Amino acid sequence: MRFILAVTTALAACAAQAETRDITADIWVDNWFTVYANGEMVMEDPVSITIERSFNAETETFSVDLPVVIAIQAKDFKENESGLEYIGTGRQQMGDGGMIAQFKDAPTGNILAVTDASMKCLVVQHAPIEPSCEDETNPVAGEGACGFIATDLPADWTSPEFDDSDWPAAIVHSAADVGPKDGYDEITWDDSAELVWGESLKQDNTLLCRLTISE
Ligand SMILES: [Ca+2]
Ligand SMILES: [Ca+2]
Repeated sequence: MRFILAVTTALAACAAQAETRDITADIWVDNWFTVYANGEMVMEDPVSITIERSFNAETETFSVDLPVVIAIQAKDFKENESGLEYIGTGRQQMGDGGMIAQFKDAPTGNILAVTDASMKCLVVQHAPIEPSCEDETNPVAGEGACGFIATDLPADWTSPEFDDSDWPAAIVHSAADVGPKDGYDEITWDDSAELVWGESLKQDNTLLCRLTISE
């Protein structure tokens, strides 16, 4: 009996060990991101969102127990809740966003997951509600065309137990539409990795996204 128990314990320890994996993540977001693995933050864009043209890509390796839920908060820069940038200058505009990421088995480099239409993304800040806001001489957040839709971050949205079945799928955008640059060009992206965002590259400003790596 004691022998059987010992063998069972050893097997259980072995199985638990086999599920721990080193994962290397490459991610590029216009303009800023954080990444969580099963609720723990594993990456935070080191370049502040307030730095102009922060189009850096980042690579990080972390250990996780599979299956793992990867949760990403992605933010396009906005000067205020109107969603505009360069307010009051000749360049006043709705900035655009965009994101791409890939997750590899660190020892082999095999792709485990990528950003694509199978990922869930909830838009939690959408502004301005009308594109004509960017043409206003005195745009005021929350007024008229410069209205905004902001949603509180759901509690535990990074947790593996969080139910994202109501969230919409990520929307795939072409490289021509996103115009990725700088850090994006320094990464060798797998053919399956897609540039994603909400429906609107310009008006969707903050997104919460989730995907699961099972194997
Ligand atoms: Ca924007
Ligand atoms: Ca941007």
